[in-house]
Amino acid sequence: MSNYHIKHLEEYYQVYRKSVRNPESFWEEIAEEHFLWRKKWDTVLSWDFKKPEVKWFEGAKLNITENCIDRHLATRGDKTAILFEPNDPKEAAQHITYKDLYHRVNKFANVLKAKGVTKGDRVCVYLPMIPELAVAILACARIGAIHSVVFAGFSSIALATRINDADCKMVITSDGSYRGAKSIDLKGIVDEALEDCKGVNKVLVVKRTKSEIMMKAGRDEWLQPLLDDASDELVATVMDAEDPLFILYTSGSTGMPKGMVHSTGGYLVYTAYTFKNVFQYRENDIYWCTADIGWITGHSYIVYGPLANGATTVMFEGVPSYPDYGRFWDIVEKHKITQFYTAPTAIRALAKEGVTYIDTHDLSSLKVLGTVGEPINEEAWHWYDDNVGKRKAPIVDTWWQTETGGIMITPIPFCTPTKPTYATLPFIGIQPALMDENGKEIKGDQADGRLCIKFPWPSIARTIWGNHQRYKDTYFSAYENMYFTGDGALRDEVGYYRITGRVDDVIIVSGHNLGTAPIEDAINEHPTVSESAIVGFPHDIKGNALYGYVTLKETGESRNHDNLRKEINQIITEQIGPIAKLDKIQFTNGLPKTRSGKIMRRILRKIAGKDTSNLGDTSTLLNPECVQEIMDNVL
Ligand code: 6R9
Repeated sequence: MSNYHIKHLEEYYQVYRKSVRNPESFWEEIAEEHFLWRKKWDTVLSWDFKKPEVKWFEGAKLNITENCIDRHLATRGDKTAILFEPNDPKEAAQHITYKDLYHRVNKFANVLKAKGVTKGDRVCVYLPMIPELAVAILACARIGAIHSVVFAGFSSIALATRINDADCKMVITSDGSYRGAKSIDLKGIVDEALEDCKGVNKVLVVKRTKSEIMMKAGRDEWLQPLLDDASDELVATVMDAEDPLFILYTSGSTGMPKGMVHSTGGYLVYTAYTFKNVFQYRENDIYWCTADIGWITGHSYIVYGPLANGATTVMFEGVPSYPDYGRFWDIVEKHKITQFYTAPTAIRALAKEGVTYIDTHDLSSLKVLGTVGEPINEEAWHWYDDNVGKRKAPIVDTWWQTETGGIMITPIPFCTPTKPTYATLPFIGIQPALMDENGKEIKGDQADGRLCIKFPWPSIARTIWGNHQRYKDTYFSAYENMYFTGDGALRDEVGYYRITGRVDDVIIVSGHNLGTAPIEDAINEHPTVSESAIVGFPHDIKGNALYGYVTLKETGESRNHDNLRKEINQIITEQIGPIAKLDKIQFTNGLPKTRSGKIMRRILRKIAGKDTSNLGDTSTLLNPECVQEIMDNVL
């Protein structure tokens, strides 16, 4: 038990040292004491970053839902597992107990089975933040099907791409979804997507908004009547520790999104252990993570991590601004939230509204505050600390990625002294390294480099679905024997890390990773566009907003630029989703390129950010003359 709940800084250092000196025995002890295995492993860890291949707890057998549900029934059967807070504050919250969850997951899993879903099949889940989303993924896990959740704000084209890439045979969706005062026709988006997805033969539809929708005979079925007829008992399928649990897509710096594949055993162990420590979770806490389950944060820290600890986890359907900007605080007060985990973009949006909404609410239940998704700026950090936590609730600035499965660099509350904008220390078992541009590790403190991880941890993604070569190229080729994160970081004099942002072509807008390539591809589909380049520029609320530089084809005609801007954003909305819309579009005669034809985004980024005092080395540019023109016309 001793290593499972770390309570002070000295203990952190002790446990940390133990975890890196002998990772195998450390993780074996955690795995043995705190989880339910049908059969123990033959080997704790085997790995080779050159191939790359990582295996944890090989030979072990388990089902993750037995760990997240069944084993709590005896002691926590009547405890709330999922506390659902609907979009409309007038609609009653739902308390789903562990016993209810057990029956609901079994029923859903029986329906999936009856519809022909078997172990290893891929099921796409395209649902809003309603309890069925959590139940659906657990039902997949119960029978060994691999879930692929697609965020229900993505467009039909983005959805179709993901369905086809994973070769899903079923889609689970709803008639519609609520977002504040709006409702969205989710089923319509699915119908459009499925015109291009020949492999899908079944669509299960949850009734939520009760809007009129098309039901395609033979393909589409309402879920509820099927659940009503299904048994609420089902023996979980026994899985290997290394069997895939889910696929989750993340943007890359080129083309197709990457379907990150997570395993069963290692993912369970790491998400549960991090959840317990990073949030200092105690039995009667009410924990709320505001993320969407469509992102990794929701997978690991709304569903699997909390449920593996028998926690009460809140699922919120709505948005922070509806019915007004006090909604989050309303929920904190109403449910006496103890841990609150959100994103810097939400903090900035709420901070902009001042403290009037906060002052009318009792936030005294809060013990720990968390942030994730992008670097948090100093102002937002202090606003959160002063007004939400009243300087009594430590802020855990948690750095991690879809690829890492769980939190990697973070303070441990009440142990690690926090420092604004610093994610602070590596979590237990995590061995970071900062690398210079020549591929050498920068040792010592006060370093600035590219963040890599030297040694595998249990929840590292095992591959990219259907493209192991890309997995190798993206994460294991930049530095020998290292996992490369794509982020830059600083390390201070006490060894604290500060993540400075992406060093590749991914831009984080409101906490969402957007690859530049797919957006540029979308823009280039406009018939008058010749070329484009996207960069991020600082934005008060979103963190970064998108700035597009677009060159037009020579047609001799003059074009209305405002109309073109609208049309370009329309294409982006259709292909990727409204998240990826550009805030500014500048039309230009040329884009700065290197002799090898690579667009020099570094320069475009500086111009968009109005930081042109030092553009750096432009000597390798093929067409330096376009830089002045771009600077003269910057928006
Ligand atoms: C969990 C998640 C991953 C990227 C990551 C980094 C950025 C996440 C951060 C942070 C600074 C933090 N990021 N947390 N940057 N401080 N606390 O967000 O996963 O959507 O895959 O994004 O987000 O750039 O590389 P994902």
